[in-house]
Amino acid sequence: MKLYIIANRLPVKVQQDAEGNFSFERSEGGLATGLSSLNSEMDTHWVGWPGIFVEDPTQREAITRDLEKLNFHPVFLTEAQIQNYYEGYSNNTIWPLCHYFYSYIVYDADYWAAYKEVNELFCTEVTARIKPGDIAWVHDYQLMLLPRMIREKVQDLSIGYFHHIPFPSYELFRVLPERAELLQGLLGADLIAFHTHGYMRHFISTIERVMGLGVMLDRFLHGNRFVYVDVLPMGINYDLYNQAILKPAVQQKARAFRNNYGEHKLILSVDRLDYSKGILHRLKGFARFLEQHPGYHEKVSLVMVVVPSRDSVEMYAKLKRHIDELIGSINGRYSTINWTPVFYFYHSLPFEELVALYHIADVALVSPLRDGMNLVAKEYVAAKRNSPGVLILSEMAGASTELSAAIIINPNDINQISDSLQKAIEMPVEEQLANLHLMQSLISRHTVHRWAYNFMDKLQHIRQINIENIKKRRVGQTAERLRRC
Ligand code: GDG
Repeated sequence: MKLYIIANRLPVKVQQDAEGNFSFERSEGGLATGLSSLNSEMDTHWVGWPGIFVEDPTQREAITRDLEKLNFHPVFLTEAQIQNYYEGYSNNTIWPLCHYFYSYIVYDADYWAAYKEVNELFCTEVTARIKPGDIAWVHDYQLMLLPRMIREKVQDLSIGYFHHIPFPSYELFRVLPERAELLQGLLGADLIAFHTHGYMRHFISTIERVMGLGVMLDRFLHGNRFVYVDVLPMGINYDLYNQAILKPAVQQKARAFRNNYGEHKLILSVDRLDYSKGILHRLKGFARFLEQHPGYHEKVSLVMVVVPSRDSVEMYAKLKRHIDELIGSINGRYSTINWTPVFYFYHSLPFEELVALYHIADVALVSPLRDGMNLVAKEYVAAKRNSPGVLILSEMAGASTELSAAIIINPNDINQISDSLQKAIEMPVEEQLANLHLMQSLISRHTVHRWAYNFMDKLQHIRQINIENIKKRRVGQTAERLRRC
């Protein structure tokens, strides 16, 4: 039995030498790490876009051969396909829809055509390899049509789908012209899972209303199969973050940062550049805090890491300009010879620097306006190995359902951000440690490995239920026929 993990991007780092040849190295993102624990139990393969544009068929073949050594199977896409399927339908239509940015949704027939076309390309790649009895695990909103496409081509497969971003309420999802096609696509899966109960409830009500299917607690009867829905919050590789500070390279970075920032209290924020992350709200909250608490001037700094993303797209470029301007105005207004209120990094940091910052930061301010889960919040808590720290977390992040010992805020309330900063900075150390301990005991058990294991376990259980169900129905139908005779 083989497991096919299908995601928009293959977990590879691509390098190109002076002659233009590509080389590939595994990259261990959260998903890849979690799923790597399944390798020992199953022959695991990945299908996804390799992250480069290659048109030449000979070069494509050579790359395919290279990647197959890693059990990776590339789906090559053109620049136009990435533009319309990825940037377009995925990120300009589904992303704002699922993050409640109604007015940012772009409706474009070319986007939708490319989305279908690319989902078909993924289907072709998967179905060329997958065999009856195998498992396909499809990830995220870029591939919502794929479960059904695969099922129509290959019978007797277990197909799972995990939705990494929020699933919005029916009232929002219904605005999408392609709502029924997307849901039909998902119903090709045996198991559809979400980070929170809220997302699952929205999904169930959307299926009931758009597709007219009746739900029985956590399943729908769809044709001769049950389709299950479940809540499986994704975790992190806890030990990686918890033990990071034991590494000399990380200790050295932590010391260097501490020397650099002096004795100031440090508030940390880490995000990809995106309007859903609430970066401007956070800056306004920090500015309000400085305005309301002059006693903390020269005593507290915000370290803001923003990872560049889509900044060639006007909406993102505009957001970046606003962030730059707001940081400029805060620093311009409050900086002194001894103090910079906001340290701003507009680039990603190496892992060692990121965890060193997690370790030394007195406060992590995680304030997305909407976020499927938010792994940064969990990583910060994990990295606090016996050292104090306070997590301020938006109630709009999926992670807030598990990390309830954080200071939970509504990110739209600028005064509340300011108040929560004061509360965090003034919190007694014993209380900080007690809160961290509560959260650590949960996230050290609910790791990404356990998440992957639970998903697979549930999928296999459903397979048995569906096999039994089909058998029973057959027996029932035969009995009915005999009775009629
Ligand atoms: C989706 C959902 C959901 C960030 N900056 C740096 C860096 N990072 C790493 C963090 C973390 C990851 O990136 C971002 O985590 P998110 O949770 O925001 O996940 P995404 O992949 O963006 O998005 C999200 C997630 O899927 C999982 O289901 O939580 O809600 O949108 O791991 O550590 N890593 C390094 N340097 C950086 O500067 N090395």
